[in-house]
Amino acid sequence: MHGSHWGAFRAEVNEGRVIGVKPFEQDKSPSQILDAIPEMLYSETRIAEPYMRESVAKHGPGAKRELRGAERFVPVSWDKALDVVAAELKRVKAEHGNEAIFAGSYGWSSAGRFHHAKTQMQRFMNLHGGFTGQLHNYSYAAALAVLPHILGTAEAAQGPVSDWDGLLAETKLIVCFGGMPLKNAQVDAGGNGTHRMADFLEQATARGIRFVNISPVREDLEGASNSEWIPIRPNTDTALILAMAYVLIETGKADLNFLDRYCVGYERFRAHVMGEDDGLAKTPGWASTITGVSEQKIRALANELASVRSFLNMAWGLQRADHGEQPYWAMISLAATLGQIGKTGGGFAFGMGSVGGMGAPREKVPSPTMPAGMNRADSWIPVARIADLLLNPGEQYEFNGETRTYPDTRLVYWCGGNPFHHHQDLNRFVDAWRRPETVIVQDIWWTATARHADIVLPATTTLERNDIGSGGRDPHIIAMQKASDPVGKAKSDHDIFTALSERMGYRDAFTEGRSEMEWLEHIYNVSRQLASRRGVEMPDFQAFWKKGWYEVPKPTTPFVQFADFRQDPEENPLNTPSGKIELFSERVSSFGYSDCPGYAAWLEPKEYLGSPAAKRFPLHMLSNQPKTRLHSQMDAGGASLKSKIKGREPIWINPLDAEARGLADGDIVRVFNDRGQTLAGVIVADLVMPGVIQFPTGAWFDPANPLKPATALEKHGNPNVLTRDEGTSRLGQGTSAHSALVEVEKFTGELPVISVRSAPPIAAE
Ligand SMILES: Nc1nc2c(c(=O)[nH]1)N[C@H]1C(S)=C(S)[C@@H](COP(=O)(O)OP(=O)(O)OC[C@H]3O[C@@H](n4cnc5c(=O)[nH]c(N)nc54)[C@H](O)[C@@H]3O)O[C@H]1N2
Ligand SMILES: Nc1nc2c(c(=O)[nH]1)N[C@H]1C(S)=C(S)[C@@H](COP(=O)(O)OP(=O)(O)OC[C@H]3O[C@@H](n4cnc5c(=O)[nH]c(N)nc54)[C@H](O)[C@@H]3O)O[C@H]1N2
Ligand SMILES: [Mo]
Repeated sequence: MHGSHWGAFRAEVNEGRVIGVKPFEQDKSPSQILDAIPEMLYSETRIAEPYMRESVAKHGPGAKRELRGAERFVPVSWDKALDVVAAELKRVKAEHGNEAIFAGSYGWSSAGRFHHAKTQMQRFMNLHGGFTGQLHNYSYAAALAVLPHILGTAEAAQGPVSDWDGLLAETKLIVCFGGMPLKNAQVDAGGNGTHRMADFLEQATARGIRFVNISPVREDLEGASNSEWIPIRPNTDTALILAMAYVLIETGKADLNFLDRYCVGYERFRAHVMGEDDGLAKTPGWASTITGVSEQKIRALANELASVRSFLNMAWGLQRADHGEQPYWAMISLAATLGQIGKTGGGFAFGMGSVGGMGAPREKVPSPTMPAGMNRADSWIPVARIADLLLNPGEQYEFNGETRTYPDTRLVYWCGGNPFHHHQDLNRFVDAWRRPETVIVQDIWWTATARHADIVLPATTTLERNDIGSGGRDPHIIAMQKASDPVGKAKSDHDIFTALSERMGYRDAFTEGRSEMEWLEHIYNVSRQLASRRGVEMPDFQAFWKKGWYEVPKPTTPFVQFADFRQDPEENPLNTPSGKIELFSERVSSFGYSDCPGYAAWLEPKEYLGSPAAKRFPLHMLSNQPKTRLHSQMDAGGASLKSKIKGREPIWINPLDAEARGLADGDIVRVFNDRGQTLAGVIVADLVMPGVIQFPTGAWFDPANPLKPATALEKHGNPNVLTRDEGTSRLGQGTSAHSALVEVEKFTGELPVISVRSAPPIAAE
């Protein structure tokens, strides 16, 4: 038995080698990403032993940093590699202090909770006295910053949110901004035991629940067969939502009792919507010009929402945009105006469909986790400000009401994440990455991040070690049993940090004297005890390991978010200054941010179809999550490889836009703007509205000229050479990847060879 972020499976094993995988027999909709596992396990792109960049091997740490990403690698012994890593960690701490060590190391790692790479690394670094970390995530950083001001917690985006059972029981209409994409529900952090989103959408449709998909992409609600598609210009949802609130207020449908009893700031919100503060009424006519949705449609949808039990859902992706805080605040304000929050089947959620477990009914039993300890350096940056950190040490910036200063980074250790996948404006990022004195990367495969390191440490995949997989939202806990001998000289993340801890003099504190299996039993038992206190009896560890999985039961009655608050707001206040939902926040307003005022407002994104830049770059690029892999994981095999067009990532472009550019299915195009250029393959599809291209993330960054990537072509189809590297606002500082304009033209040159599907050039030892 085994597990991954995209599902549980059984490995077919022959003489210490995995020869196939079979989906977990309880899973009715297994993910296509599973197919890549055996291939990727023994892929040419595996890092088989430790390596050093050639200049570092010859001249020591710090040599020729400007060659990162453009040099050969030299194989070295584990002893030599670990000795150099340990010495560098000691040197940097002694000379510059712990905050000069960057080990935020954002990334999904693997599903196993014990060997979870980032956690193992941070546990190790905490024993070294700490490091500069990263706050929040790329998924919904703007939400994590703004929701606590409005609702007192970020639970509405993190879960648990109102569950499907409640929706199936009472809801008549579900309006989804950004849909509930089945492609995204394949995945959840820590694993999906079974995939049930498709089932939920089918059941809901069979019960006559009406779905509306407000999105530039029709496919975002493919699972609900009768859904209505309302195409909307990307990044303009706030305008649409304010206009729906306008209709409710104008027609006397605003629930004034709810607004009075459970909210503060309705008067300010109303004044803004009606244009009493700025002289601009947020009418359906006004919103229609901005969004491309007809006036009539806006009125009809607002009226329908008020006439039945209705539920609003917004994908996480909408806040991964310039002013990404606003659509979230706006949708909460609309839900409050409708007055159904806290009723079964009413209210709202963020991210149902963004991962598989959002909305899945599950008792609140804590999943097994590996403790990372305390970071005594108390140093961090908002997650997506990584390039700014490396480029601008000592510079001040604003974040959520604070003025902060970037520390001076001398050493970067990345383990379990791929910033050359996840970060924006990669050509800028390459420059940033060449600043620190030493870069250490611990990964399984030769990703672009590993290729840009000084010291590369090879980790095993989960199949080469024992672990426990468990997502905080998914009900399954999965025994991840070792199925393969290690590939080459790769070691588990835990073993690598144990060997480093030995060199640092704190091995016993790191391991606490436990072996791998003893750790698994220990972290399992911690969950088991906590579950027992909540009345859930889990089997003992031996029984669990033998069976291979455990399913946390579902609650006897549906979970309805804010039901307690609705029932008694005095007894169960929200954790906001007023104890109520803050449609106007004095606190946010007091920060004085023009890019995030104290209430939901339509603020024009710097790049969208209505901005001046659209004259030169007339297509809005949505670099959303890939259907065929998890981010950059499994890119070099299985479904991902099969989906490529002449080896490049496919984009979807509307027939009108394709025709205007003379493009046909299977063509290779150059996608470009002032930040970069990349090659992609064309799929002409009316699944995406005119003026928009869908360009999934995750193709391994592969610059034609690794020395100077910024002036060269990216060969493989990585949209992050085109995205903006700017925060959502001073409040959230999240990534604003979904606000990027591009142009597309046919590529007629000779197709460059892809370099990233094998190991980089290796020099002799
Ligand atoms: N343009 C654009 N960019 C985006 C987004 C977007 O919508 N648009 N989305 C963003 C979001 S939401 C996210 S979450 C990020 C995702 O960004 P990441 O989480 O960084 O992406 P992954 O590809 O999952 O990277 C995980 C890395 O860990 C490695 N790894 C896996 N298992 C192990 C292990 O056991 N040990 C070690 N040592 N390494 C391991 C993998 O090989 C891989 O290199 O991307 C963000 N970037
Ligand atoms: N297969 C697969 N599944 C995944 C992942 C993966 O890499 N692969 N990654 C996982 C991770 S880390 C995360 S955070 C989640 C992310 O989950 P989401 O944030 O929900 O994912 P996205 O695909 O970025 O966005 C969802 C949809 O929103 C639409 N959208 C984008 N911008 C706008 C807009 O301005 N307005 C409207 N109305 N719609 C818009 C896009 O069409 C897009 O398809 O997905 C998870 N699931
Ligand atoms: Mo994410």
